[in-house]
Amino acid sequence: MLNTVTINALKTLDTLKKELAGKNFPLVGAVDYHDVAPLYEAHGERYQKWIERSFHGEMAYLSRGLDRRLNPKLVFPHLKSAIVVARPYPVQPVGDENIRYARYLNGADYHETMKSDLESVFKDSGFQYKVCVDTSAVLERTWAVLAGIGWIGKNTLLIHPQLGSYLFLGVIFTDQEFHQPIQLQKDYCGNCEKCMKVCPTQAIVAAHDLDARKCISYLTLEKRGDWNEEFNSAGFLAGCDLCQEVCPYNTKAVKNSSASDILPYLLLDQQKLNQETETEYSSRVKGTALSRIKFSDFKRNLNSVMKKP
Ligand code: B12
Repeated sequence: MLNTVTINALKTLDTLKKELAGKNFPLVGAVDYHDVAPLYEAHGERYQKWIERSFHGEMAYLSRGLDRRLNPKLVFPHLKSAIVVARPYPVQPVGDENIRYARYLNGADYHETMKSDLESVFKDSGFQYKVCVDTSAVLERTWAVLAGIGWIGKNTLLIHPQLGSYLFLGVIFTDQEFHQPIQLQKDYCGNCEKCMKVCPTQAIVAAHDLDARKCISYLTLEKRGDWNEEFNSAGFLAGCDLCQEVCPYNTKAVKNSSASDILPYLLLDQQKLNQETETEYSSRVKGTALSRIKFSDFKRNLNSVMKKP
């Protein structure tokens, strides 16, 4: 008796793009590793220098993952190409002048939602793949540039000429080649330095160069334990969007987008936040990216915002 083997037809890039568009990934690009390896390696060196200068602060996973970032085949040995996707997130400001949250926090945890949406598209693609959203040792912005999604702004964010930078990125490594022409997006930052000037901590030490140790986003989200409160003059309780807010490409994107609701878990006032217990905090932030902040660090952030002059 013959065994029946089911062979899935390989999904084409066009099919994948259509399915991804239906899952709210309007930007999709693909690039064969073989075509861009030297360029990739050059930017790997740039990453290595960033680590050597200790700009990653206490984010030890970034130095531990150096080899894998320099050699993506250590992450996915069958690597032939990378498909890069971007999903816009709500552009509505979150908070007031007293308490602000970074916009990306207004929603379910993107690590989980993006991963499951991407898995649902790729699981019956017929080829081997690995979905990476933020937590794998992958240079996501470098792949996004190589796949033609956007350019790297002076604030180090990936910017798309129409959609701006309020975007989440995802990278899917595959064992297929898609033979796409390499089309790098032109850099439209020009002489603008608004993002560098607005940063209250001068974390953007030079164009395209960010010292994370000074970045309010790092201090409020990633740094554990105490820090100097003067850093929080901007009133951000978690994350920071200042260098995105001033970007002319975001002004354009904001104009074209419809207003989104601010989720109730981000609407507590200072007094309520101050009285909140650890159990209440955990249930409030469950399933959101905010849950990545420990309660004691959240309280530290709150105290610094409350002391803001
Ligand atoms: C560590 C990290 C941070 C750190 C350090 C940020 C930084 N600028 O390096 C901190 C905690 C500060 C942070 C903050 C934020 N982050 Co963050 N972060 C990361 C993470 C995990 C790694 C970034 C990293 O490796 N940094 C080290 C530097 C050296 O690498 P890099 O920034 O990728 O830069 C490379 C490219 O720029 C490339 N490059 C530059 N020019 C060119 C030109 C060409 C031609 C090529 C090929 C390559 C190239 O060279 C660099 C080295 O390879 C990524 C996810 C990931 N796995 O990549 C998310 C990620 C970068 N973060 C993201 C977000 C949303 C944010 C915040 C906006 C959140 C917030 N509102 O608070 C802020 C933005 C602050 C800022 N100005 O960067 C998004 C960015 C989306 C976008 N549009 O760019 C990412 C991609 C997560 C995701 N999956 O969506 N983040």
